Amino acid sequence: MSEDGIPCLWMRGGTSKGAYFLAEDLPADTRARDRLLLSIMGSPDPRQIDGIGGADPLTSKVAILSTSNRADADVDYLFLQVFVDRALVSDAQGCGNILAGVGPAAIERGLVTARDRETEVRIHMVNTGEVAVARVATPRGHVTYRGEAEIAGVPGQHAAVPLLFANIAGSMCGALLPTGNAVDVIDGVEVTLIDNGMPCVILRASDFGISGQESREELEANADLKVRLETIRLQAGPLMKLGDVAEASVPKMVLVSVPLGDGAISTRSFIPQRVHASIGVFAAITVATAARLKAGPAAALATQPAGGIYLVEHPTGSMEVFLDLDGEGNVKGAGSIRTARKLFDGRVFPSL
Ligand code: NQM
Repeated sequence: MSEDGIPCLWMRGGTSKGAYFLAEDLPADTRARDRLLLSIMGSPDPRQIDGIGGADPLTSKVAILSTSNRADADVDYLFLQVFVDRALVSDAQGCGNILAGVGPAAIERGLVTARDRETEVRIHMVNTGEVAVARVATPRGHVTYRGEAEIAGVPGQHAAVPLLFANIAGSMCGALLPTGNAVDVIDGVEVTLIDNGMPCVILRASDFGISGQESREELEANADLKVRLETIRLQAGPLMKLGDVAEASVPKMVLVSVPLGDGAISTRSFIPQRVHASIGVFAAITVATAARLKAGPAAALATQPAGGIYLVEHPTGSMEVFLDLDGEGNVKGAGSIRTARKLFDGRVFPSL
C-alpha cells in the first residue's frame, strides 16, 4: 500500500491543518495505522522534516472518515493528534477546528451527496461519541471554499462552516464538572475542572504572576510557569476521571484574565505543553461555559454578554461561540462558525 502512496486530503480546518483520510485507505490494525501516521507526519522529530506535518501540534493532526452506521449521522470522524517530537498518536481528544474540514472532505470523497446551495453533514465524532452538525456551502452541488467569513488567526475570507453541537457536557469526563465542584484547589491554586466538549483546567493567569495577555512565545519561554502547570495537570487528570494524563493531550490548561476588548473573557491555552496560537473550538465553548458558573476563577473575570454569544479572546483575536441555554440557564447546546479550505489532494508517501 505505502509504495504507491495513500490517498490524502491536506486541509485547513479552522485554525488547524491536517491530513484527512478515508478509513478504508489505512490499516485496520491501530498500531500499524499509528506507525504509518507517525511516518507520514515525520514524527518524532521537532522539525518533522521527513514528513508533511508542520512541526506544531496545530498542524500535526489527522482526521479519519468513513460512512456512519448510526441513524443520526452521515459520517464517522475519528480525530488523531500526532505528537511532533514523541512517537505518540492520541485519540484521547476531539478537535473542533479539524472538524470544520470534515463536512467538505466527506463531500469531496463521495461519502455524502451534496445538495444545491448548502449541504448539512451530520458528523459522529468517534472520540467522544457525540454528533455535530456542519453546514457546507455547495452551490450547484459542489463544495466551495470561497466566501466572506473571517475567523481570527486565518488571513482572508472563506466560506463559513457553521458547526452546531448538542449534549457535549462531560464528553470525556462523564460530567460537566467531573469532581462535582465548580472550584477545586490544586497546589494552592483555585481551578475549575470542566468538560463541555473538551476537558479543561481553568486557572487565573494572575495566580501565576502573569497578566494573561502574554504572547505564545513569551509563555512558552516561561519554564517555571510550564512546570507549575504540568504539575497541576498531572493531578487534575485523575480528578477529572481521565486517569494518568502524562501521555495524553488532555486536559488543556486555560489561563483566564479580564477581556481586553469587547470580549467575554481572555484566554491563553496550553494544549497541554505548547501554547495554542488561538484556542480550540471545544476549549472555547468549555471556557465560555465556565464563565457562567457563579463560583470559579472565570466568572469574576468575565463580562457576561446579554445573549448567548460569547467572544472568547485569545492570542490572535477572539472566537465567537454560541451557547444555547435552557430555562434555568444551563448550557444545552453550543455552536461556532469556522472556515476550512482544501489545500492539496493527492497521495502521500510514508517512509515505511
Ligand atoms: O478544542 C487544539 C485546535 C485544537 C482543539 C488543541 C480544538 C478544540 O484548535 O475543539 O479545535 O487543543 O489541541 O485545533
